[in-house]
Amino acid sequence: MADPGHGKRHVGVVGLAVMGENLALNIERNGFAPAVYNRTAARTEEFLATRGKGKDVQGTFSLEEFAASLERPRRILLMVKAGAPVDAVIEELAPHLEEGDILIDGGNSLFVDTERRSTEVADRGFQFVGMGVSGGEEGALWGPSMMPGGPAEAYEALRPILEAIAAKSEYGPCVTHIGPGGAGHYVKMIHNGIEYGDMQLIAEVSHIMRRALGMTMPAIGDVFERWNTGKLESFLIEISATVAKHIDPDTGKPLVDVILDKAEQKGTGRWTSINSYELGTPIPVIDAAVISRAISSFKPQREYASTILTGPGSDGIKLPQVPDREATIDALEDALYFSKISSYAQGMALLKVASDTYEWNLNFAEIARIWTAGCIIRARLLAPIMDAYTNDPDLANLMFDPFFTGEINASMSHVRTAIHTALDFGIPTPALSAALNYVDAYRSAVLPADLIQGLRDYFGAHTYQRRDKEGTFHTEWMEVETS
Ligand code: NBP
Repeated sequence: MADPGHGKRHVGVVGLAVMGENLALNIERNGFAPAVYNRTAARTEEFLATRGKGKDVQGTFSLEEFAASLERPRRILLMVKAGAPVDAVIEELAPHLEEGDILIDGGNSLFVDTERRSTEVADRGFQFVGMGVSGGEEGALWGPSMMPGGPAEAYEALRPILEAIAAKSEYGPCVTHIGPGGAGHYVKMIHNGIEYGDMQLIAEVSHIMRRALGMTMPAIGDVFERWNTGKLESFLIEISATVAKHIDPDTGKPLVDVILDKAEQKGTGRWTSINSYELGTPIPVIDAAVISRAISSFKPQREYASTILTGPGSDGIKLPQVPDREATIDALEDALYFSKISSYAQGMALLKVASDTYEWNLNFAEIARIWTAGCIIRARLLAPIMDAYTNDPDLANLMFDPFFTGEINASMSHVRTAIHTALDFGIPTPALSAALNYVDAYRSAVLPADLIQGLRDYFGAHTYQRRDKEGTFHTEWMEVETS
């Protein structure tokens, strides 16, 4: 793109850590001229002297200089740590901004913070865009998937830059205007929750291969590599193969066997679970993933418990016979596929309820489309999800789409086989089981909630409805004859 005139820059980036630095280089490579600013000047200097050297990047060393360098309306991308730093930067920048300028928070902010900031920033006469960015370091540099929310006119002012720097799939650039206020950060939160679920499911099937089939991590890596040529093709399966096959140069062992089995988390999965409880729309696979990371962190307790709590393979309890390897691997492939569909159905159902509750008017086909490249959950599965919501934008549950109904029915027996095997060997499968239980509950026209309603009415006179007639009923249970 040509010089914007008067020596001004097209866009500003605040925060030159992993994401800001790579996004600035991506912006520059695509013909837009960025100005950059970082609170700690040394980081800016280092960037200009290394990766920014010889590039059309203007370093600035005060927010005044930074703001003055930008064409109007200013387009300023904040890539600072989520939370208080975002508010701090807005406060410091505000005196240097003018009406109509656009502030984009590209960090992993909690959507309710984004809702608040949208109002606060709008009250000051500026526009606020809360934008989820996925793809990590590589994505930021070569093309992320971006989920911007905020005023539609602000998106239009950003569109040329965002479309240029976004990942491209066969379905177009992986960016779209998600909706108003916190909608973009909400969709990014769901994306991250789904990412948690995918990773937990992959870990569970690898655990079954390790413990029930006695396979090594490199052999499991070969299986992942094979799966990545089929219906499970995805970034996470691809990198699972690479990670599983990696040998630690210090010990000569597969590196995964050396890595401490305590999973950490930054909170986006937990936020998704909390929100699902608030909206009364379950996402049990994501919940299982969040819970599993928490349990994994109790390493000393787990080590102690392993010496006192018995199960298959311990304290004289025999392990079952090792099942047929190829048949089990095939069952695991289908189990993972089934569980992934169940998990995506849960995540998309939560998106739908959020869209209705917060009045965001989300376009689910577009959301699936912008996840087809650039982001961590990119997968072959996203194309049929896109098709499902294109065919029926009001789809109540992904499993009701004829393609997915067929896929769920075809793979259901295999998820049961996989869970049976895990149960026999005492291998935990919280996410696989949650995926199956969700489907089993969904396909149960009758559930034991009838008894729960009876109990609630007994102790709290909470009343109940009947299957055979309209109305609200209460029973004086103590006076009724019991059989
Ligand atoms: P970090 O999340 O590590 O944040 C570091 C940046 O924030 C530095 O530039 C730092 O400046 C700046 N900063 C802080 Br901390 N407090 C500040 C303050 N009060 N005022 C001004 N600047 C402040 O960077 P990141 O890993 O690049 O991530 C940026 C955002 O993108 C985060 O919200 C993150 O969750 C999100 N995200 C990250 C990834 C990833 O793969 N890393 C992927 C997707 C999204 P300093 O140099 O002066 O300390």
